[in-house]
Amino acid sequence: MIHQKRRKKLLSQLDEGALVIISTNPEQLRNGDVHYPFRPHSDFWYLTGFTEPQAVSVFSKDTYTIFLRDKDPAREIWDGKRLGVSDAPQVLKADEAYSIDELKTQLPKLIANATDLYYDFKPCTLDDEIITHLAKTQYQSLATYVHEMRLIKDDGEIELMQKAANISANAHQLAMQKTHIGLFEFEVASVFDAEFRKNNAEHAYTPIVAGGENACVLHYIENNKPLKKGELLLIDAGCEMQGYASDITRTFPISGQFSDAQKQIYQLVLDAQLRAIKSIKPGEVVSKPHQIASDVIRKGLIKLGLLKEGKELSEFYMHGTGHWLGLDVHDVGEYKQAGSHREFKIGMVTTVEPGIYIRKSDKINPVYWNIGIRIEDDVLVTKTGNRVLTQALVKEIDDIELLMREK
Ligand SMILES: [Mn+2]
Repeated sequence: MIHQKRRKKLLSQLDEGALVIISTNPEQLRNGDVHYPFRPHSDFWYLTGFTEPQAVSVFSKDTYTIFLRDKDPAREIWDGKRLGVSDAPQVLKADEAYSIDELKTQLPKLIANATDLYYDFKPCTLDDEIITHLAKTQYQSLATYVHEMRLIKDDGEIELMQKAANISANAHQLAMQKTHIGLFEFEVASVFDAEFRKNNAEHAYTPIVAGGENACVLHYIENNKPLKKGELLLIDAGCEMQGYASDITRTFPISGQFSDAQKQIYQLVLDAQLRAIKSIKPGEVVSKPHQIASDVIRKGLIKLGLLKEGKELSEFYMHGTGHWLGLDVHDVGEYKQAGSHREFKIGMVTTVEPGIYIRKSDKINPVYWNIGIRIEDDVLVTKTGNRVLTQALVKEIDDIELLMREK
């Protein structure tokens, strides 16, 4: 069982008498007695494979104990089945299982023999009394160790991420084909809702479906405006498959044909993205893709007369070129080590997502107004360089126009 292996690997990096205490996310109320759909904490999920709320896992080299919700026939009629204490040891490969209600009495006993405690405070199932108890004991943070492990994906994780990437890429293609003047952004967004659910996946984050000037608002999620002639549509949407995220952005003309000005800016972003992706390989510094993408965009904008030599690029390109991807869409793992950028390693997955955003301004030729373009793919670092997990989805100008003509 992969989770057992991960716990073992984690413990092998800690002191001999180490005891790890890790809890999952709390449930969140939406309103009244209605909760948001529950999503386990990624670190907890990674180490236990357990997806129910109100659970705490405690383990050392010698023993693994899990605290979870009791079976409750009355509650289960309303909220669904629970694993329960008696089946937990076998299903979760634990030595002992207790009701979460027993945490208070059992935890001090488990802690008593440990020489080093590892725990991260976050809003969790551990109640104040336990926190108080822990506070009397010295403990260290666990997060860095788990996050370094999560940064390097194993074969099973890569397989899930490829599945997520395929579902998202297909949904983007369908959305491009469905798009036409007069639709509302939410009608295009509904393609992703349907495609993700159809594949037993869900949104990894709130999708951005931004027509025209809305694309210049980086985290636009209202998704409620009509699509207009002559404008571009930027879609940033990706699904989560058994916990693993994909993250894709495409930008395309609502009418199916780019204007000349749109083509110029689009090709510049695409060149920047392709060059940045090409730089990704084991041993290259992780800051390289951003450095390359920024250089390409800066030079291109100067050539088009949109940026003056020596001026800040951030007026048009104000975000980074990528982030780690995994159980979290902005995944864990440091970008720097001892103050300097670290190097890419086999098994890391990063997004590559340069963009150019041109707002209305007296200083800019109106043909460029309200052009907001971002192109984003998910890239796995491999032995020989990299593999683009989202390769299946078109992004060349001709390919996009052809796809939209043939719908
Ligand atoms: Mn992203």
